[in-house]
Amino acid sequence: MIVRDIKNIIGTDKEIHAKDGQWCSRRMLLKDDGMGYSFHETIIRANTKTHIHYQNHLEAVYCVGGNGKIEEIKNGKVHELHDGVMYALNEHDEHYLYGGTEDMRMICVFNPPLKGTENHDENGVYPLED
Ligand code: 9YT
Repeated sequence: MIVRDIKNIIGTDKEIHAKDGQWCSRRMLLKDDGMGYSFHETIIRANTKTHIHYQNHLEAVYCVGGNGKIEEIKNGKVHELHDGVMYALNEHDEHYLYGGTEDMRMICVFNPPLKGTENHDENGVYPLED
């Protein structure tokens, strides 16, 4: 069994910061843990906008605090995000993620799992490291 406390991840190399500061991602489970997915807590900073296009991964995201929005780039649809709302990027959906009036706390699952310290490239993509 694996048991981890977020307090022991914050401030370590398992906490990854967006290059422009819009978010941080706390990697709670990674590929080496052998679960078949990675599991992160992400904080999206208030009043930010991030372009994301996970071409190599599927991601599900569950908002558990704060508020924000997600905009689908292919059709301009905007969805409000707050505690209790989940979205799944089942079609590798390119999107803008907006932090709202306060920081947003999200629980994220990636398939295939991230290996560790991946960060977004200039197109909002995580590279496939294998
Ligand atoms: C919700 C979201 O896409 N945030 C960006 C960071 C990413 N989800 C991660 O690596 O945790």
